[in-house]
Amino acid sequence: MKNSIDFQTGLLENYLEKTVRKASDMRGFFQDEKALEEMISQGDPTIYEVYAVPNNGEGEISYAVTVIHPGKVGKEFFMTKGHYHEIRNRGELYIGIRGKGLILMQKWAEMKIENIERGNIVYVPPCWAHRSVNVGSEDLVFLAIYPGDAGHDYGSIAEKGFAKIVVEEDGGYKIIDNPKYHE
Ligand code: S6P
Ligand code: ZN
Repeated sequence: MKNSIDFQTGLLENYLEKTVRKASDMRGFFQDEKALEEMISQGDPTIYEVYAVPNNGEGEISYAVTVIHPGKVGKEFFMTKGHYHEIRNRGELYIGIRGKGLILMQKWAEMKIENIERGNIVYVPPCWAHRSVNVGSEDLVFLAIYPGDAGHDYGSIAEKGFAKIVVEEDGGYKIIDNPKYHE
């Protein structure tokens, strides 16, 4: 199928699947549960959207544009749920399109963090869980390209989270230990 992406806006023309994650879909992922419930009761805003073209199967390649809106739950910046690939041995590429963000990557006790910004190419190696965070004041938009059989495993992240969280401090961001994290 022919397709195109607008590299100014990140708009993907012929996406096949749209996933919307509202505040109410993110229960258990942010630290401040009270702030999240309040946000849900006050209109349940969208935290992020994913526009995907899946090509499922071994040897195939899928791609998707993610738009994470700006905002915070308590002091914690809006972010994706984060996942391992269901088939662990599958890597991925992220290409920043607009906005200012971070990608947290984690494998066992190891953690690495890179910037997602316009033009940045971030390689997520096989077996690393990954979550992106919008630390700016506009939408964070990036393109992800991944193997068609990778799949998503949200379970272990939903249960344990990442070892680090990203919070606002003095108008900027700070990366701190996740008080709820356990190995
Ligand atoms: C897929 C890739 C992205 C994410 C998207 C949303 O492998 O990493 O397209 O699916 O950024 O994040 P999440 O954690 O909710 O799937
Ligand atoms: Zn992924």
